[in-house]
Amino acid sequence: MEKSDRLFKRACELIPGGVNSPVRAFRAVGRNPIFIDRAKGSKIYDVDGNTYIDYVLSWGPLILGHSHPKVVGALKKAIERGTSYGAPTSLEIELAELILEAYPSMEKVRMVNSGTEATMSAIRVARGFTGRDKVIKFEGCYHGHADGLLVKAGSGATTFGVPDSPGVPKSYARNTITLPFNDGTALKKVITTERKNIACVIIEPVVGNIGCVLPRPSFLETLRELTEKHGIVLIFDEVMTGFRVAYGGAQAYYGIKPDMTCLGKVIGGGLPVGAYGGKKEIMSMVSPEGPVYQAGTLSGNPLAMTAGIETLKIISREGTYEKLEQLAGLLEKGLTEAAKRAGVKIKCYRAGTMFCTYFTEADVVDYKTAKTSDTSRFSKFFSGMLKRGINIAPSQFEANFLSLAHTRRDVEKTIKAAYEAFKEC
Ligand code: KE4
Repeated sequence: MEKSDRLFKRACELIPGGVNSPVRAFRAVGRNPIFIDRAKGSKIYDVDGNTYIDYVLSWGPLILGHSHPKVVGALKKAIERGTSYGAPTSLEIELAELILEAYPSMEKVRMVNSGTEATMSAIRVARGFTGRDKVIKFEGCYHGHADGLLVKAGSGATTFGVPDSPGVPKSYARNTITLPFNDGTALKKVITTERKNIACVIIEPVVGNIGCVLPRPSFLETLRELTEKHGIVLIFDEVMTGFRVAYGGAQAYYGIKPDMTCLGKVIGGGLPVGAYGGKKEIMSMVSPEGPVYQAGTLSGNPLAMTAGIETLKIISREGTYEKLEQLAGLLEKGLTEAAKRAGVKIKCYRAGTMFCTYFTEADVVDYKTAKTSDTSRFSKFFSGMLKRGINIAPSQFEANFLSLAHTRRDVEKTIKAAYEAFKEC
């Protein structure tokens, strides 16, 4: 591991924590991160010449696997025509059409450069549309790092146990109400008392930022009914679930129609793209059509649009999600059996091709129950997998992903490694 360690040491002198996003620092698993040299298909290769089957896939975007030839080819052509013009192009129309076709609840969509920008902007629009200030989010859900959303957030904020980040003024946090995920009673109570002040509810319909926590079907239905009844904008943050749990996202998977949707990750095919959209009457609030301001120098740039378009064109093909579902089912079954054979009690949850194994016997239904997982066992498991050439998310409170480039052989190898790693922990 010496090259990675040397690079990490140097990186720490220049970049906070040596990384440009906290979860990459491997702090939750108590070791230095691996530095990546290149990636292809289902594999990534670190600077010390080690090969890994990759289940992080850049935290979700690479549903085709790394450096898909069609995406690389299209980008090579696009780059010859310039990288960004700061002016509209037909590519933005093409990606918007693909997205709106896949998400009938969205009548208009605005491209941005990250999931954070998407959720931050969607909330501003919901506040502008309703004239109300308060936002409901759920414990453990992570919607990016906009100030008002870093309250009992998931992902790195949970991993490092600082759900309420310093630097967020009390006045911001006061407008954010956090409730337990899957708790219809608490939801009903707060909406009934606060209904006049609540602009929107934002939710990860499947929570990928405390691992992988599935909604109780009644919970999403209750949420939709209550928000509908009180004119509260329901925002589905599908940055992770979009084009992941199904081509039409969790809203198709569970049959719930939100008022607004945030997307990211897959729609950029590995380049920086976020998007938010929804009903025409809400999106007509967005500048320059309406008074709610939001902008971005590189929003909708031709390279990112090209990568997104190529990716969606490929995954929209017949049979894609059946193929992904089959392989993901095999992996889930294999991991569960491997743990059993090794005598380790785990809980494995999956929605489409996002999944997570918890080291707990509790049913994981929310932030509290996710936190019952034995994170020290998790970090031993992580290291056991890494040394056997399997790269899973370096935190118990993150989801793992599968791609179209993963093969049965990859899955068999992963299950075998998991059995050995489970035995070690
Ligand atoms: P970005 O700003 O990182 O593009 O998206 C923020 C975001 C919004 N909503 C959901 C549901 C998300 O999962 C994310 C980002 N996910 C994390 C992984 N848990 C990105 C990885 C990272 O922070 O490095």
